[in-house]
Amino acid sequence: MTDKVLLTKVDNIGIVTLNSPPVNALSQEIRQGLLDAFSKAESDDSLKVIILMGADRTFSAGADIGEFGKSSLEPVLPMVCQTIESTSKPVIAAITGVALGGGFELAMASHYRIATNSTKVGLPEVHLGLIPGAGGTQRLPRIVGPKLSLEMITSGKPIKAKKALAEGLIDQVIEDTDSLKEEAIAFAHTLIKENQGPRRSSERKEHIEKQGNDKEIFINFKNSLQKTARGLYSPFKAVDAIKTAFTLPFDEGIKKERDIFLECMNSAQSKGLVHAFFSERKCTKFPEAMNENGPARDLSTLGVVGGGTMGSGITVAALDAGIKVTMIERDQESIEKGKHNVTKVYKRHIEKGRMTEEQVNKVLEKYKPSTDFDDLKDVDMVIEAVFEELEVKQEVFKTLDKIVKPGAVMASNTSYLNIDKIAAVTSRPEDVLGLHFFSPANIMKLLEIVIPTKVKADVVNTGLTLAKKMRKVPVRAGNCDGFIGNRILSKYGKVVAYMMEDGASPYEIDKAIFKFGLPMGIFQMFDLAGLDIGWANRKRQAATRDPRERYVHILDLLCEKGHYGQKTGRGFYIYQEGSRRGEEDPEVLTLIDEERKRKGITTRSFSEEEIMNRYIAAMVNESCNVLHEGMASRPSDIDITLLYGYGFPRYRGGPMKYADQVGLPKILDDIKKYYEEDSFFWNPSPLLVELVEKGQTFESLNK
Ligand code: 3H9
Repeated sequence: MTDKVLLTKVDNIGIVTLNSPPVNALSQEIRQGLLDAFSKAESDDSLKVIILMGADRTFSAGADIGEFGKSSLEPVLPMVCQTIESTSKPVIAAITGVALGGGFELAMASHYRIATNSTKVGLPEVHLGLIPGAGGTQRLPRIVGPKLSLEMITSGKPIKAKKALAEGLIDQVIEDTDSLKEEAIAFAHTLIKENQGPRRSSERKEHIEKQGNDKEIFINFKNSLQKTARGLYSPFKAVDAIKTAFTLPFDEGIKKERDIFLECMNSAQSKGLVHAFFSERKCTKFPEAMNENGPARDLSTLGVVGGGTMGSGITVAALDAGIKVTMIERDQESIEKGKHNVTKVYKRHIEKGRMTEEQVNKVLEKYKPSTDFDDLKDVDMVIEAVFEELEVKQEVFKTLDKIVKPGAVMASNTSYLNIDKIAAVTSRPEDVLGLHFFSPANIMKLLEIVIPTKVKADVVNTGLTLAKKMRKVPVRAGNCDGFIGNRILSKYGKVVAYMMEDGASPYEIDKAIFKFGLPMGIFQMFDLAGLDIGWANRKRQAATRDPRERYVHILDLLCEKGHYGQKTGRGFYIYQEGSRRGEEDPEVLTLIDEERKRKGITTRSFSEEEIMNRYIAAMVNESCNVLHEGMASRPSDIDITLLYGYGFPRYRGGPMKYADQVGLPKILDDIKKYYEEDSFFWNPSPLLVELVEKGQTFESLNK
């Protein structure tokens, strides 16, 4: 008998408690424990009602995701839910924290549900490429009808207790979390007094009868999913399963649900999404964070140098996290612009009804724009976000070194530059680190924390604290050109330029990338980011560029014409006034053609498959170099970087997971083939060669 599921008694009420912190994941041990506890409670004649609850601050986060992929471990959760529902005594689920996935399915199999005010309930299985597999697609529609079921299950978004109460999913909301148990006992006594028996969700008919034969809602809903769930598999299958609740008897619906659940579980998408789930938790585990000598320093005030796009985005992210921010600009005109950049974000929140004016004013009380560097003397951390040029950044750091208090953390928001060279101009390089935010910094979740040679562990931990406060996903990156993400991007950015010069149009390439699942093509992305940014970077690298490297001039030629992308209305695409949707530009095609002729290139066509093979091969090969040089801690950190910073489709798990699924020998074979054309660019990474030789995968390196 496990101690993770306890059966206790209060008067004539049995209390089954899940006690498996931190989230009461429903592992085999817990499932067996539940069966044992319910069977004992059922056979104990002294018990009149059973309460099911979590021991601590949460009910249950659902099935144990760590068990996925292992062979089915009996008893399976649908059977546990069935046992609970068929219990002859009323069962009350008393919920606090979250009841998600299988956790919520346990609650729906219970006969009554009460929850604390802060509780959230939901079926997030689609985020793992699954559908609810323990009765959720059959019980939820019987409790709330088709509309809310479709919304909740296909979006995976949990709902709050109050909404659940209004929808009849929960019978009572308790304001005070600490009194949940007493309130549940009181609820049980009321049931006994009123002689109420079990109320089984599977037997509820009102919504089934109301819906009748009307299938329109399911057809329309699937149509709408084409937009919101593009490329995904399980949300569409979830609609099929929910529809079954209205067409088949409960037991048959459950069988159908199980079949679809298992089909989804075996899909590559589910494996990719489960990998993403664990990877985004793993990436927060920095060696510095394990290190006892480095707890984070205090962090309640922040200085931001620069009020441009990055500086103001970082400022908003910090203000949203409740951190006081002093923003510095070099003169009055620039700080006015910075102020405008920050306040316009909040004005929009008011316009959209996301915040009231009062709330915005409260947030802005913490914002101090200034042109005086001395105003930074008391801040806990300062982030420099000025122009991306080493000398300019070094000047800022020299000034900061003279002003900020001892122990203040000094960070540079750079996308490419060498942090050691920035740290070296200060008298305290141990307090300096890189924080690479992605634009817009108040929205994009990725934060590369760049580790220069001399930085202290507690400084790195302060970076992690900032990430946590801002709800960013932190990735530990080594100090190399472009760190993890931009370094890899620079390689697959080159490969698309090579294909463009060799015969593929940028529009064909973008279509292939979009079809693969990215939100936009790479040329659209270049246009969005600004072609001038890459141009400046290429000029910076010109002096040290290896003469053997193939160089495509097309992007420079566009920049020379002043076509920087969306911000100038023209780049690879033409943008009509105010539009972010670009149209294909025949002049760009002519320019490309002329350049091909100038270089005497015989063009050829590229299939979508070949475009993606080359794109992925370049990405994976450089990722291997990044790993091999120790610039990323593990392959899954690269996956997270590409998922959160570069739009790689989450359902593919990231490029490393995708490569494992495709097979590393196939990727290496492709690279060897391309090597014949360009032995400089397509040099196979030693790590890739080694993994293939040993028959290993990237997963084997995910410690
Ligand atoms: C399902 O239920 C299928 C069924 O329909 C059918 C079955 C037949 N399993 O996120 P945190 C770990 S599918 C295993 O950092 P938070 C997590 O890895 C499931 N482990 O905390 C972490 O471990 P570590 C549907 C889990 O407070 C630790 O718990 N359910 C699970 O920020 C703390 O987690 C979901 O998709 C799990 N289910 O957020 C819910 N959940 O410390 C997934 C968490 O070693 N979970 N862990 O890194 C979540 O959304 C969040 O974890 C939660 C807490 C909101 C619960």
